[in-house]
Amino acid sequence: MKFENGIIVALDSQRVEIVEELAGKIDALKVGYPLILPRGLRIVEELSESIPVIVDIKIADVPHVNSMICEMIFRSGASAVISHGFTGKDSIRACVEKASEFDASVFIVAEMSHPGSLDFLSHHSVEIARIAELCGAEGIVAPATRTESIRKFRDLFPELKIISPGVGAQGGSAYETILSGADAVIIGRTIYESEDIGGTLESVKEEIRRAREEKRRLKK
Ligand code: BMP
Repeated sequence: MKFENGIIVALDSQRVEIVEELAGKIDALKVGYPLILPRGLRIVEELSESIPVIVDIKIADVPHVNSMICEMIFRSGASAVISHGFTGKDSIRACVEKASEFDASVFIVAEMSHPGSLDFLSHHSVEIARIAELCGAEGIVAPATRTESIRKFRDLFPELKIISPGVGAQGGSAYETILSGADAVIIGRTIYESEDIGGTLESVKEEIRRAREEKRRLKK
């Protein structure tokens, strides 16, 4: 997946009409249970016609079932899926192998953005990212609410793409997230609940532009 402007919008709302305003201005839409449960994968088919779609149902099953789930998702036109990684190498590989048949991508959840991630998942996040890399996943999901984790993943796994939720409503900043090494931020409520979607998008883009500029300056 290409991350040009560095913004993925999580459309966890029924306000599907906003996609018209987003198309061409963001890298991808992330669509999950809130849209797929009521509307089915047909919504992925429809949206994929105008914008790359990442299906986020955090797949977490045994390999043969992961493979079936991915087949259905990629047949609907999705460009990528998000899968859990705690299920282990064979389950991740099943997703990656299916993705390769469709020229699509897999992102593995390494660490989550909410406080509950610290109970269990965060203690294993580096091992999860390591097996994600080993199995050929394109990237990982890492928390914008803990930019120190993003820095750690960026240092340890320079080849993995990092996409980061938790910007805005959960307290993370787009500027710090990109500066720490994420390739794209994932933003939901801050965009889809905004009264001025265009204006909000522009201000996030401006933060990302400043962070990329600062990164270039630091590299010199
Ligand atoms: P919001 O910007 O409204 O907080 O939404 C964040 C989005 O990112 C939601 O779709 C959520 O499912 C997802 N997400 C997250 O918040 N934290 C994670 O660790 C992983 C996620 O996929």
